[in-house]
Amino acid sequence: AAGLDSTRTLEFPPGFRFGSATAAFQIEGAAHEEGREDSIWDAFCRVPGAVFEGHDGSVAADHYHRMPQDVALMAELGLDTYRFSTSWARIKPGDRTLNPKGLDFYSRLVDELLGRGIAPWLTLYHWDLPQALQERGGWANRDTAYRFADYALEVFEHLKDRVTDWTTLNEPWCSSFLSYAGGEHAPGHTNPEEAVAAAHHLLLGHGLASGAMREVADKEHRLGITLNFTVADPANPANAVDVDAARRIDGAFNRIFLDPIFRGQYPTDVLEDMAEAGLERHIRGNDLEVIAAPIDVLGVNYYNGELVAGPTTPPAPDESLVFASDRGLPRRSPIVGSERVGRAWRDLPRTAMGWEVQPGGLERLLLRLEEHYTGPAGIPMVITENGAAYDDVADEAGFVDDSGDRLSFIDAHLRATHRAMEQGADVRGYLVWSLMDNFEWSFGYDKRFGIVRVDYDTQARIPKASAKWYAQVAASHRLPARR
Ligand code: PNW
Repeated sequence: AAGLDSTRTLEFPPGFRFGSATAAFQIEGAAHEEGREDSIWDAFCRVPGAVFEGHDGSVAADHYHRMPQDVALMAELGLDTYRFSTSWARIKPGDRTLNPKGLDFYSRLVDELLGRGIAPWLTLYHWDLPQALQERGGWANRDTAYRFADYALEVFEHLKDRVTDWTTLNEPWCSSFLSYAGGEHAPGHTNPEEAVAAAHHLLLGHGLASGAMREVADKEHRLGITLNFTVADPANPANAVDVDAARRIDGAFNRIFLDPIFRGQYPTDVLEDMAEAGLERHIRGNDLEVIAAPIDVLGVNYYNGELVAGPTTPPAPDESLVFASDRGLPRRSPIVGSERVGRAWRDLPRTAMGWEVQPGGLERLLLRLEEHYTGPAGIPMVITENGAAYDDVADEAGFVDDSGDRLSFIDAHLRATHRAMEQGADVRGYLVWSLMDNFEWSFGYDKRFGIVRVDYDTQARIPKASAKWYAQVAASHRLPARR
């Protein structure tokens, strides 16, 4: 597309934020230090076959012990925003009492960031539920929503004097469907009924938490949620079954979260698609009003598009299965509606995850959100995650020249963002996933998303070519023309 023409130099507005993102479990390590107890991911990592080669988060990128150096590195790269998550299992291990040492780590992180002129962007939940709560049903249990709101308010009260930007949940689709039906993420269940319960309770937790935080917030605080979006195109737009498949995917990934948050209701077609799994059964009293609590910003995570088709007849046994779960892992099981959806293939470049590279999908997504959700609500968007895993090759010094893949990926998606902004999408920032290589969930340390390489033997951090380039983009607020 002409707009993605990389020979143009593009300017971003002065206030546009360029930053990076990480998550607690993926980088911290120190899994059982200073009062932290098991999260569902610690437990899941012990399940044989759950995670690539049995990798776990006990050391990860050792960020817990290297935090000041990591913040210094961000400052060297000139990044103005750092999105991180607080670990519930560190702050309220077992969800009983507050662990002051756990909270203190994040307080020091925030001070370190502010001291270097980097704005902290705090995500309260990036998937590390205390295992003690999982033992009481986890997100399938309505009570977890209330426990989350309590935890969120406690963290908010401790850090709100220094942190302006707050995200309740990261990607509730992953914490519900991928975790309770797909079996691919902790707790690794394969039960669609639990998954729809989890989806509703996550939304409720978001609503309760943001409502409670709002009551004690000041004008400058910005509260929001981050959703991951799947831009699904029908394989044949003239074929009704393919169009229906795309509608189902859009409902099950995107609208099931967007509509309650922005409109206070579940879409009718989603309620129908998920009737058998019992979505409606979990809605009580004024839940939807609570969920629709006003937010100040929508966090947008975008990685890839999908080409989808109606069911092939008869579906191959492992093709009628979890949509989004055929990503190289053996475990597959049904998610809601997936039996009506197949995946089609289009010839696009792929990342090491097998995810297609489709920057145009981001442009379309941002424009659609602007038109139907954030625009009418009068709120901006920030891209809270975008990035790519590639099979990095490091030289003797640990340097990775990723200018041919990761750098191009980020460049193309920034161009897509810019193009959406030119057409009216109110996007205020871009946070690359990820600052550094880290624990990529079920894929362990096998997949590297960092713009900074982590040598897991020495824990050395070595900026890749993409990091050096991104630093210049951040400093100049300009995307240089590429040959
Ligand atoms: C997101 N899917 O995860 C997360 O927010 C990050 O923690 C993660 O490292 C990053 O994207 C890269 O994967 C996802 O299967 C994991 O659709 C899986 C899916 C989507 C997002």
